[in-house]
Amino acid sequence: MSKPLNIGLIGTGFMGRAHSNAYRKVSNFFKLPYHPVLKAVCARSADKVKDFAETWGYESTETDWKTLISRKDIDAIDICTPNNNHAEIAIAAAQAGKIILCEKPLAMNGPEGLKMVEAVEKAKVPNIVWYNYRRVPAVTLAKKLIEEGRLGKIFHYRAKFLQDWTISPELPQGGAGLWRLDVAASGSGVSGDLLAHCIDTALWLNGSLDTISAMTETFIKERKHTLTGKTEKVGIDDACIFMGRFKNGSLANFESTRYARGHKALYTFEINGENASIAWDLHDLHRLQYFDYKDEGKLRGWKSIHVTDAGGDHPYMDKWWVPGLSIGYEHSFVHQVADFLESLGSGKPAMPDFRDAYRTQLVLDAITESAKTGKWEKVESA
Ligand code: 4PW
Repeated sequence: MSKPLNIGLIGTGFMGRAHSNAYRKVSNFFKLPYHPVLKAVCARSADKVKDFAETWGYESTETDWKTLISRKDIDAIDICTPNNNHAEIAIAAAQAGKIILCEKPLAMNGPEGLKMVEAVEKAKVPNIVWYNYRRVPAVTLAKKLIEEGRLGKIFHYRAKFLQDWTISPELPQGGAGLWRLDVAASGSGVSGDLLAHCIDTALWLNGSLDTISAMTETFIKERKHTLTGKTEKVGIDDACIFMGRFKNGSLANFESTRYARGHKALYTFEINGENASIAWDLHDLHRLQYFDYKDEGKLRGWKSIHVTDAGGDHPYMDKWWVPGLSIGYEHSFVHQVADFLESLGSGKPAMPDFRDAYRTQLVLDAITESAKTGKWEKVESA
């Protein structure tokens, strides 16, 4: 019999919706030791939070996250707030003995991330960070192929995440939906928001980064601030490019921007090994492109492996529809909840936990430092 896990969600933006949707769906498709119960949702505006609770089926609402954390009927706190609130909430939740699910990036910077890691480890509370792209079935398949040693020695890892929604100078910074442009709320721009996903996937697939050299640019230097009404300096990076070296000797080539006209969410990666290469593109998320040099010469070429075609043999796909029918972006969140609930039953932590996500934070710190100094920076170990 599956046990209830009472969720207390904080934040009702885009990610609050993505997580709520995952909680609602997961038990219909996965047999798990726990099932999420949408116990309470918390946001500052009483009207907005009531509306959100009604839409998604939360039993109750709060307007103060401290009250939510103090509630005895809440088992798990899900943090979907702007980045500058993650640490305070997570540390308080850990001290209250709550299970914690935290949106990415873990923190504003490495030192803050470390405090969060120490808090959950001291309290021994299960924890996870929502780097959801690990759980896109084709990406999970990439992990499997690499672990099976099919690529052999890895030479290159390149990734990019491109968007175009901040090109207009009229777009203000700060406030609901626009906190990603306000450095005080986000800590950084595209590096923490987009590149962080590329880094998380890369560390997972290809191991630790050793050294990096980065450059960032802020194309629009001043924007009106929604909260103050004044035109203020922009503190985020609008674009970030870095190269680096992984500990396994392979070379890294990463780019993210919100100024790539025509691209809404183009997350791609390609990995080249001595025996095989793989490539993936979020816009065609079911396909893993695979080239295997060991294939017979006359048949050798790039294969387009579609995860719906294998009749349920690919990661997570047996839980959904019959072969040939697709799932999408939202399902990566469902898979993350499923793996997390499974881990609560088995006691084997689901990744990335806070410490694992802290590794990404340390790469982000090295990027910030390198962009500032113009020098190569060593990535610290977690
Ligand atoms: O985390 C990222 C967001 O902040 C996402 O994965 C994509 O880019 C979608 O929205 C933004």
